[in-house]
Amino acid sequence: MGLFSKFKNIFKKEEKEDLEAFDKGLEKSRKEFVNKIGILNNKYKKVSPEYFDELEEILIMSDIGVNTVMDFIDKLKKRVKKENIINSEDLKEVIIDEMFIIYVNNEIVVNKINYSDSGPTVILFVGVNGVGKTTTIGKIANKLTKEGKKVLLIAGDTFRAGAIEQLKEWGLRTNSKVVYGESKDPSSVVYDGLMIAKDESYDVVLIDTAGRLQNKVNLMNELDKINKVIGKLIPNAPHETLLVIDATTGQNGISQAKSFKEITNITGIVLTKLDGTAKGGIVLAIKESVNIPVKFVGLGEKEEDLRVFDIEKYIYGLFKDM
Ligand SMILES: Nc1nc2c(ncn2[C@@H]2O[C@H](COP(=O)(O)OP(=O)(O)O)[C@@H](O)[C@H]2O)c(=O)[nH]1
Ligand SMILES: [Mg+2]
Repeated sequence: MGLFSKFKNIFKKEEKEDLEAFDKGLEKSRKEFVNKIGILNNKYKKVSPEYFDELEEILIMSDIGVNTVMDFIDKLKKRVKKENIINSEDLKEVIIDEMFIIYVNNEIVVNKINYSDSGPTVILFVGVNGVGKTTTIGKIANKLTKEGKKVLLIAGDTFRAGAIEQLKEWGLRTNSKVVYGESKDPSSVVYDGLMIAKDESYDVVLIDTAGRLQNKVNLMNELDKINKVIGKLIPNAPHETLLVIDATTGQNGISQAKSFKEITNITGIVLTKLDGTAKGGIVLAIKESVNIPVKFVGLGEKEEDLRVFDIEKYIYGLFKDM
């Protein structure tokens, strides 16, 4: 019986479905992690310096940042001493416990979207090509329209061939209006879209952008321009700037987060394709290296596979078989 058999029952009924999505989406990571810990615990029945060396290696391989791993191992060693833990099996519960502590780290974890009190809420999506920006916008539009919100999509990626078509598809599927302009400047498309959003009282505006990071200065200038237009038309907007990162790119994704943090004000991260990696520890690495809250996670390709990030469900998904 796993450590989480009791834990599962404390989730409310409406959260069960969410829990299953995390469970399924983190399967690869969990198998990898739980297997390795199982092998380790068989090799070393007792906790020893060699045990910790190998545990450290396993954690680093799962893409948890190196510094976080070092701190983590230090804390485990202290607890082993203090609580007089001898058997490696008894350390499992402490490992899970300390994982929560790293993420929460005495701060309130803000994963809620900052909705505007009046007028449209504007959410800008940024990130390099192929990470899943347009797909994420479609999935969020799906979620919001189901909640009864009036959603407008703006095709600010006027660069990538097919980007407009892709967004239009999502518009049809989610019954959301799409504003676009071929061969137009992105900020002028954003301008047109926001005028419509105001005139026609939309609740939420989701803005897609192009992610050419080859030239940081260009990208920065473009985002600045877009932000100026948004701020002029809707005070205090954008209410969120979400950076989309592909979990399967590991440390590369972390460097993207660092770069984007330097050029614009990122309020949250969407971590896509967690289902496609065995290195789900990247959530903790993001915490360590950029300290921006993960607000959504992509746990599969289907519309309902995008979920609001929840640390408890995430830890459950990673360790429930342990
Ligand atoms: N497995 C999986 N695939 C995803 C997820 N999110 C996006 N994708 C896929 O990633 C690819 C690129 O997505 P796209 O939205 O076009 O990226 P963009 O260039 O950033 O707009 C598409 O094939 C998506 O179906 C996810 O959470 N899980
Ligand atoms: Mg796109």
